[in-house]
Amino acid sequence: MKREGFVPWPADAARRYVEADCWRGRPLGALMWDWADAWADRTALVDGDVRLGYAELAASADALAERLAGQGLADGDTVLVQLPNCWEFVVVTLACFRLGVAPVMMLPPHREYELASIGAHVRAKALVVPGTWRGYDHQALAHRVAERLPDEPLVLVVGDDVRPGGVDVRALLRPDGDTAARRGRLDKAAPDAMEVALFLLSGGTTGLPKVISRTHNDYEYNIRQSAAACAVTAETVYLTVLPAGHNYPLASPGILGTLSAGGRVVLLSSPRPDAVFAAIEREGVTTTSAVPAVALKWTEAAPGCGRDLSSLRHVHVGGSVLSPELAARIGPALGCRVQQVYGMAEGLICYTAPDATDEVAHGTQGAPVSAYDELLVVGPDGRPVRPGETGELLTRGPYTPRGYYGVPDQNALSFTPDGWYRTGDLVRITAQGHVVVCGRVKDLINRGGEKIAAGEIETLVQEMPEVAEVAAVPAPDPEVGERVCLFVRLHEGRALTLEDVSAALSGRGLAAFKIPERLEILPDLPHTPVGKPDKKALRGLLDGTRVEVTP
Ligand code: OOB
Repeated sequence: MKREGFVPWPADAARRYVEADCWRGRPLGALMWDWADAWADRTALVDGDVRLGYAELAASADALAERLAGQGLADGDTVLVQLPNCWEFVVVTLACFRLGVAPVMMLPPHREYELASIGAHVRAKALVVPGTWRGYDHQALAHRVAERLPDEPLVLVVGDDVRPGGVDVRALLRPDGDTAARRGRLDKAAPDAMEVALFLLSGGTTGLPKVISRTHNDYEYNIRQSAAACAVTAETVYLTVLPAGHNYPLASPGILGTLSAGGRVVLLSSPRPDAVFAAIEREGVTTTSAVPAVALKWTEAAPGCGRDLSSLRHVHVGGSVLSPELAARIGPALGCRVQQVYGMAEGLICYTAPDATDEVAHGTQGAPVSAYDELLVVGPDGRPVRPGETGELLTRGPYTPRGYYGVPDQNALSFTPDGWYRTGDLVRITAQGHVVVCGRVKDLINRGGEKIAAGEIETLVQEMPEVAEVAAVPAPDPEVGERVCLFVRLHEGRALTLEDVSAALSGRGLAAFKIPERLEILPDLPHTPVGKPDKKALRGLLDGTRVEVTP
């Protein structure tokens, strides 16, 4: 193994996954050329007025790969990639795969703290940033971070105004020269599929994200199984609105799943309903993915939006808890089916089938994509619960790594000695094998010793007609330790009091100790970069460490 902090699968598991045809031994950069050979002239990417065909995409990625090698990057190196949803993001990612250089998928809102600490952890050899993005000077940020890092990383810039000291990515990726010869040279130096292809960041909303290594073999399988589970074909037109470096829009099935089937990927940097609906109409989008908060905004805005959304067949919804009530409203409002997705950057991905019954599609988070995924639901004593009962989900499988990158102490907590990843999610599994997410093990509010699952309260409050979005967090309390505090965004023109909430939840028969004791109405909830309610920011509002909420 080239990278010291990488935790490989044990040899017997690896052998089993190869024998079962999960791991095919083809690096992701070689797959890119399989796609280009099969669909050369079809459109692969659309970003505003830019349209890139499959052959052009592969030739651009190869051109960039070879010129990055000329700048000193090599198989086994790591780079931080912080780009918005743009066509260059895909070219950079594929160029990295081609070389065996692993991109770390940073998110556009990350700043010095995240870039410098993660850059140091992975020994980054380059940073790839936009020039400016949403009024922020990422080029300057990258230079400041580069100065703090030990390996004097290159600053690679995607933008019009590349300053001295930076490298112009758009100039490097021009597919001029002899494409076939270049392809041959890169093929000869292709990385080993057992090695790390990319690093994803964990979706945790507390502390610094953890770094997750994904190999060529395991990620290809993630992509293949996701594309199959979602029936992606060459007719699929996939709209990317969530940040492209997140596992969900990147490979579940997302951008790479669509490219693997010859479909077309449309990139958009904002989930705003007007922009999304315009893109659906213009490109004939068939599929897109959203987190529940975004899906809700679309559901509210779709009726009477004046756009033709009839091409839309499936909206994938996942990433945080979706109530059955909201799940049932999305399809009729957008004129499509909902597919729920329960996944994690750490591996395991579950989907409801494209043609699932309403009961399954609205009330469950689907089934794992691989017959080799192992799921174990355990109680507080660590022992398996009885079938159908709720407990913490542990998982293992051909695309769920056995450890985070370079943090053995953390791994001893997050993984069992025999390699199960502790998801921290409370789930139950139905008799038909569908996962239902009931909350977080650690997302508990401890009221005088009584544990209250925030997810349970949120699901019930979400069903109230006044409520657009809700998050339950612990409010510190001198008497009982913590009380349930609700942060709520209301539907327009609606009002809500704590008494209303209390009456509604008591009416549902909820235990009295779980009834929220504080209600804060906000114009919008703060969200993590992918759009999950940011509970850390909300807790900060309560204990006074953060007073401002930027939606
Ligand atoms: C996705 O990945 P991450 O790494 O940002 O977050 C994973 C965590 C899960 O452990 C779970 O706590 C939560 O996000 N989650 C859900 C959920 N999907 C994810 N909680 C309730 N219901 C769901 N449907 O979020 C992610 C990665 C790939 C595909 C989809 C989502």
